Amino acid sequence: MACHKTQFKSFDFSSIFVYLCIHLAQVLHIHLYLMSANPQFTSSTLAEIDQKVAEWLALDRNESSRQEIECLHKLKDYNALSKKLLHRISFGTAGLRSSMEPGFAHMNDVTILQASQGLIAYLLKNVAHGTEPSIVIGYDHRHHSQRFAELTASVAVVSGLKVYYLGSVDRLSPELDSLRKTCDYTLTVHTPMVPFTIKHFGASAGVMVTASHNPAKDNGYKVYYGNGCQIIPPHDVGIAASIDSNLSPWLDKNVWDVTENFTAGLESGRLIAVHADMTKSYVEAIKNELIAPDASVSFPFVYTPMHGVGRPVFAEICRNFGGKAIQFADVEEQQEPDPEFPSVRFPNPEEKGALDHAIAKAKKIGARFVIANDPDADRFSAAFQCKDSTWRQLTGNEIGALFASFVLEIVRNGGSLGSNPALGTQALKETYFLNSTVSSQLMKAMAAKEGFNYQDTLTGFKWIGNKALDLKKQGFFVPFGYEEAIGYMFTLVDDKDGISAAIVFLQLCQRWFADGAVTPDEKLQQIYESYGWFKECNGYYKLDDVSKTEKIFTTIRSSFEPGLYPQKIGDLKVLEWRDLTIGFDSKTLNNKPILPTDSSSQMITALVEDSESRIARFTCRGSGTEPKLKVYIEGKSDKSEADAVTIARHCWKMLETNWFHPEKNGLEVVV
Ligand SMILES: *[C@@H]1O[C@H](CO)[C@@H](O)[C@H](O)[C@H]1NC(C)=O
Ligand SMILES: *[C@@H]1O[C@H](CO)[C@@H](O)[C@H](O)[C@H]1NC(C)=O
Ligand SMILES: CC(=O)N[C@H]1CO[C@H](CO)[C@@H](O)[C@@H]1O
Repeated sequence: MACHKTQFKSFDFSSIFVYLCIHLAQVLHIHLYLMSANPQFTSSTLAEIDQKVAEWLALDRNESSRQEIECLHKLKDYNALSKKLLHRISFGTAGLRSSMEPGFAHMNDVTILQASQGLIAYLLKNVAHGTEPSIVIGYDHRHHSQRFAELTASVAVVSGLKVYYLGSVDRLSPELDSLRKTCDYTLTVHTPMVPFTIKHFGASAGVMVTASHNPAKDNGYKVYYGNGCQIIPPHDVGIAASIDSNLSPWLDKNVWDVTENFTAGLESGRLIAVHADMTKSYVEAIKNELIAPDASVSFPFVYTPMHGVGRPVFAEICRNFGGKAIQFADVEEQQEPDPEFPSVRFPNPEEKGALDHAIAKAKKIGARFVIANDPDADRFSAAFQCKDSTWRQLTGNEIGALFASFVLEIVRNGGSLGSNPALGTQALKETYFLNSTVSSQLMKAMAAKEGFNYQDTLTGFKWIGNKALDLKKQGFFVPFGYEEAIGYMFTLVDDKDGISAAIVFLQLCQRWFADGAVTPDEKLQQIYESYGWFKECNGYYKLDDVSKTEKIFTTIRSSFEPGLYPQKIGDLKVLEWRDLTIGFDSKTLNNKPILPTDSSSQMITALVEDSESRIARFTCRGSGTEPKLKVYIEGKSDKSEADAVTIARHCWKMLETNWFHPEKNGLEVVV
């Protein structure tokens, strides 16, 4: 075996000697040297890592990743090995997400094969009797996305599932086709296409290979259930358990023979290429449900897919927008899919600077609007030119407020967003708008004043989507839902969809802003004047250790009697208190919250008031995926924006000094 030179920097003569000694020691089952060289590990952990290395090498068929693990093992880099191998990548409601590296902790052929076996075994057990089990598979343009989709399809085909495949069946991934240097990007899809296709075929489940807006080194495996929503409990736990009991590759079924199984699947009709048909259906559905028959877009604007997959489908819709073609300007350096995301620091429209290129382009061509999707086009952002010529990007809640107001205007007038009148002529009282619990309270105020219904859900689109389904089953119309993290849901799928959002946003701009008399800021002011000012002060604390979150929340809870809640936080009076970790809600009769309790994640929400009757609502929660303690605050005032800002900032300060003590707890503050 040849280890890479640079990995062997320290492999000098003396370490060869040490190496021989280790072998001797290993023979004698003594891990003494290893323990002194890796003092952080006990001998049983070292033995466990050795075991994991052996397990890995028995499974991995990729020469280069095998070598990487073998080299680390030769170099006795137990620190690196423990990170790669000890803790298996966990499967949750968001599926899998990690960097693409060898090892059980990461995204690679082995872990994708294992996850797919687990998922498919679970589906075979749980699909209703008498229905043919089937799965939709799509992928974005990231490195290895196509390969991971092919592996998933191979497992599905050998298991007898019908596969609705949104990717390419003749130009296979570079991993399978040695003549290809790069991925073929023509048949990538934006994430909402997977739930859309599930609904279309009534499939049992779907997988989308994407890491959304994560850095280039990451990938992910997002799972949808047969209802077209991201999985929620108990399926997450069920699938995770099924993965654990299906870790060995199904060699009797030749799961690794991807090319052969692909071909066989195509021939037998078990694997069906649906990209072209589904794109057509999606574009048609947008036209029916979201584009008014007389729609037009008369103002110039810039669109960026942020190096991702959104552009082809967006461009296709623009070719026939209310009966005519509409023009948009591209951001040349970002318009094609590029898995390296070269022109942005983070491929996330929420990050500072992500829209700089797009705004520069807009200035150049004299456009006043920029719209953007994140790389897998399930989310949406926008920026506009203010009257003083400066540019401002709208926040997630501001875009939510504009959408809510626009949809309300249409529904109130008995209209429908699209050309199909069957979709949305319900009365307001039969209409629900949804938002996640950390999003703005503006819709609540709107709902109260205008007489429609709103419902909040737990953070995350899996909850919003499932709630939308429930309400629709009860006969309600759910034209809109959103969460502040720039996710917007309209009617095509029960999930966020950045393309739907772009299409509705363009019509909203056409109605309100095309002539330049009113800008989005001014429109927002009008909305606030009707419903009150809601100003956010969101931020987070970075932790050096994830376990600190629980400690901090436990300290907060120990400052008052169990079953009660604090009267004050600093000088703020507590009006309402909800703790979804332990399951307490001061607003309900039995003090049980309506939203589900989850003891494994920390989350407290409260409504507080200052001495001048200004109100703030905050939610503090641990991040599910990162070492962050997130704080969402919204100040509300019926008088002025300044008042809403004051109370929101004051609330941040009170939480910081009374609860989080960043200095004492070693937290880094990021506002
Ligand atoms: C998978 O590929 C192997 C190897 O070519 C083949 O023997 C097997 O029949 C294929 N499985 C299916 C279901 O097509
Ligand atoms: C093997 O793994 C490396 C990454 O470790 C990857 O770049 C390469 O494409 C893989 N090769 C095949 C044939 O899957
Ligand atoms: C629907 C809406 O606009 N806002 C709701 C979002 O969630 C919060 C938190 O529960 C509700 O209080 C809001 O009314």
